[in-house]
Amino acid sequence: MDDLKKRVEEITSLLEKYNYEYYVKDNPTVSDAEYDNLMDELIHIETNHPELKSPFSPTQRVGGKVLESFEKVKHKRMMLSLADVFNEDEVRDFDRKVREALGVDEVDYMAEMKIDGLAMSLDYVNGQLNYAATRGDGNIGENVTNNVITIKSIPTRIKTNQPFEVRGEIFMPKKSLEKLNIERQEKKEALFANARNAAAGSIRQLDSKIAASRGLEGYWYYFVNATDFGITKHSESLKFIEELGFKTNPERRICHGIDEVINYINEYAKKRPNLSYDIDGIVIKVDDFKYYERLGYTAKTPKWAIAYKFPPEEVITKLRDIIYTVGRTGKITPNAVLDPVRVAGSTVGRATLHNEDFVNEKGLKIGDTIVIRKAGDIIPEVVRVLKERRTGEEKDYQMIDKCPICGQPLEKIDAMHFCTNPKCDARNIEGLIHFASRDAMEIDGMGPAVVEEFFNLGFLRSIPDIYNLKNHEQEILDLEGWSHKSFDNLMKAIEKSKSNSLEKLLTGLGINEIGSKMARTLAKRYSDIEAWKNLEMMELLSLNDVGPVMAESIYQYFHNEENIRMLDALKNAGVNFKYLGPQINMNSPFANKTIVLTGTLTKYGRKEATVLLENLGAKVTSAVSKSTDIVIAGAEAGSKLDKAQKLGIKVMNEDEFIALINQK
Ligand code: 3BD
Repeated sequence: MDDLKKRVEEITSLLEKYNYEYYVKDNPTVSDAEYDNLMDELIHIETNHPELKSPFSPTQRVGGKVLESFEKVKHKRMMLSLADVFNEDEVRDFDRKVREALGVDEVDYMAEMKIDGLAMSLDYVNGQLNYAATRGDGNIGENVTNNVITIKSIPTRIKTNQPFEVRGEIFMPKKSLEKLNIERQEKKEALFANARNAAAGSIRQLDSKIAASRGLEGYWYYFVNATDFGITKHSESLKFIEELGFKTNPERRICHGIDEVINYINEYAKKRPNLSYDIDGIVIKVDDFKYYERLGYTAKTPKWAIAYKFPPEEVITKLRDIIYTVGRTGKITPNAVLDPVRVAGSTVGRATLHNEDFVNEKGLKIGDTIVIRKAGDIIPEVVRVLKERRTGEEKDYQMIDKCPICGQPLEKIDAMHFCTNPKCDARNIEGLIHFASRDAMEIDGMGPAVVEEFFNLGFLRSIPDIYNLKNHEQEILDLEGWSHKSFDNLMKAIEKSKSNSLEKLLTGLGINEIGSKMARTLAKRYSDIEAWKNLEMMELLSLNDVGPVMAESIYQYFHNEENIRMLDALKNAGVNFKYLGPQINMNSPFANKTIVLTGTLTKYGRKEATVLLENLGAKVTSAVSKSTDIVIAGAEAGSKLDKAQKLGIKVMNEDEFIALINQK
């Protein structure tokens, strides 16, 4: 038995050494077969003697354990954020402030890749990995050890018994992301928009087999306990953790003074496409720890480091065509049809062109070579035309003057064109899709594709038809993809929608200017739709938050005969017209406060938290400004939190928020 235990230890040590050589040093010393033989032997022993199996055994690194949820981890020390800067001047400002605070002429900096991944903390106790935890809100993260140990370059055993923590970034290399997205496309699954989402999505899997299959990697950039080990510089701490067996990024460089930092930034702006992983900037850190305390910290960021963010990636492609979509309100949107290109982590084939003026201001012609990028790294947009690449074959752009769907002449209002035909199929389909959507009546099983099919078959031409769909049972069952079960489910969802509270119906009607938020405010104010029919302009105008355009829109809607007939039909079908939600509590600590939610809230979703706050008399807005009273910051809060801190606005974390709502 003791011999077996010894053998397990022997194999474990060998496999760990081979893992290190292969995954960290990229320099294997044994053949795959030799490695596999040892692994097989270990699996064999562990199967026959489960008591010899350690949770960190090399056999456990292929994944397999499935969790029910992730446990919370309180970080031993706060995981900080980084202040962002966006240009050379701001980088130089940072350097000036550092030098002035320290009273020195020149500072040594470490410049590093800013990897587009997921920040992670690795905690070691008694020479063993104790946990791997996500950053969370910086204070409390999640224990994702199960998934992290499937990344074989991460050591699970370390040759020092002194406790310590290292932090770094888990990321998905470009190749792995491409492969994953191709697989997902084949399976008709949603694609990952960028490397960060892909890494985060993989680490959040409860089944470690999935994380193991995603080709994740890790680079470690911060040794939390450096001073406990007598280390005096960041650069030395990276060398030290490298010797302990951690993978550090070789692209880092010590820069003597800010000019060398600027050169480094320019150099890597060019090298960026050749890296095997995505970066979104450069992190600049003062190298010598002796300056850290003197430079100090803001609430969440050190003053001894910043992140320089690259401008959004721009790529060149061809404008093949301009096509038009008709929205629910009849608004016509021109869309660019592009030669598909990869930009900021995904393939783009369409970009919105907003309206005629936008196309003319950009001077677009069909066939042009154009530059595109992703705004906020998500929505594709056209930046400019490369006129010098024109061949003379390009075709002038001419905005359409008739609705592409119904042929009715378009009406121009400000910069926008509208199809004003209330019977336009495109408008009606969009209106029905909107009515059934989640923000509105929330009819499960009645998504865009179903609505469009039913519309084209004539089962569904107007909103009240939804409540007569049961009359088309046989015809629907005859359609491809429908069963008794799916039909029954749809009927149940439709039935359920009848008892929605008024704000959902008001949203669903699609009155111009009235989104789900305004609908809720209004529903609380006039809690029966019958009251709406009798509202006069003066009264509408006197309401808080209701401007003249909105008042006019509401008034027109409820003074249109066809709309009144439709509402009557809905009432006859049994649709609820009353507000059923809670009344507003103006005695709460949130009453009359303007609040911004940011980051990931775990207990309540963003929408739920908004409703809760509004019922407590708060106004929830999306942008942080001087008039914001409170920012509630969930996990992974970003620029809004930074801005709140800059403006000195009260910031609350999720726990404080929950404590306050429970207190009423
Ligand atoms: C990287 C903080 C310090 C230790 C605070 C200086 C903000 C994500 O490659 N150094 C790097 C990278 C990130 C870092 C630090 N060095 N902090 C660093 C970092 N080379 N990406 N980050 N982080 C990590 C964050 N994450 C989510 C939400 C808010 N902040």
